[in-house]
Amino acid sequence: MREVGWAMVEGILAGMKPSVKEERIDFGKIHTRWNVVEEEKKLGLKPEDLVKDLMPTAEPFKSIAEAVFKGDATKVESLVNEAIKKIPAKELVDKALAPGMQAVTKLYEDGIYYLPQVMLAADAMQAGINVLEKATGGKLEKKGKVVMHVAEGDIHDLGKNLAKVFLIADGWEVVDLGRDVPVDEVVKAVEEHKPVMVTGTALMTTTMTAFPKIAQKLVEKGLNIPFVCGGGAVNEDFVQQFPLGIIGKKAHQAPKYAEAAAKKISWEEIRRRWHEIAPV
Ligand code: B12
Repeated sequence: MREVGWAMVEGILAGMKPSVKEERIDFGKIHTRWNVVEEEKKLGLKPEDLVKDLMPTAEPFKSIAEAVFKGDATKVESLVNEAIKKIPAKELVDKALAPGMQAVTKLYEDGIYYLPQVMLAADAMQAGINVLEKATGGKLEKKGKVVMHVAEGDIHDLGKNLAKVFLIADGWEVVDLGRDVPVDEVVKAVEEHKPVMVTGTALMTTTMTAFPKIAQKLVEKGLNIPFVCGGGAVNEDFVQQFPLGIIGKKAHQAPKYAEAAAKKISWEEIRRRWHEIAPV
């Protein structure tokens, strides 16, 4: 019976024209959420129509921003390679790469885009940044440094990676220590890199206990910078139990916290006013 079933399936597949097979697996649509498609049908609006105001209209900025928005790293790379011959690197970041990514960030904040679209756009933006880094000999201007890590014993790094994307898109230099990072390594990196803020992500109740230890050691060394803690295991009550701790509920808050830290707003004030400083 099973053999007859397989023979039938194979027969059907063998009889398919190549065009029919191609239609069944359309990789171009893999990252398009079904409800985005459904909303497009109902409202007649595409996601890009919702962020028109954020996108540049002049070339070559327009095409580069659109390629970032669509997560097309190859296209971004070739367009930026061409544009850098005539336009300064900073202008390309401010008028093309950043707006493309900001448009994706807006759709993510509004719950229209999800993780895959953000990650694809981030890769595309990074491809453009790599071209510019090379062209400027690594002297691309940054707003300041942020040290990021995932707690010791924890390998859940999606939230940290997402927050990193938003920081890079906003012009921050990220020192990414990765995941399962020992307490002392985080403290050492803060001493060495002198960032405006440090972040931690913990998804497990067993690993979030690293954060008070890090905070204590930073305070002992006089490194009183905001320590933004995110991850499913962490809540506001927890971060208020140790010095420096500030709640990171959503990844897109990260650049707003960094801006506040760079303005030398104290961690106590950021903790108190986080709803205003970095609304979710
Ligand atoms: C994906 C996943 C995995 C993946 C991780 C892949 C990866 N590279 O991250 C894999 C399969 C590897 C995995 C492994 C394990 N997992 Co797991 N996993 C999950 C799962 C399903 C989703 C977590 C996730 O990525 N969420 C999405 C991200 C984006 O969310 P997030 O990190 O919280 O980030 C958001 C915010 O917190 C915030 N944020 C985070 N960081 C930062 C930083 C800043 C600066 C800011 C501003 C904001 C911010 O922004 C994000 C939103 O915008 C959860 C269940 C769940 N539904 O949550 C379990 C879960 C976290 N896992 C769990 C467990 C137990 C494990 C394992 C121990 C299983 C095992 N027995 O082997 C191992 C862990 C091994 C280890 N040592 O870490 C438990 C933890 C229980 C607990 N409370 O302690 C959970 C809750 C499942 C469960 N219900 O039991 N897991």
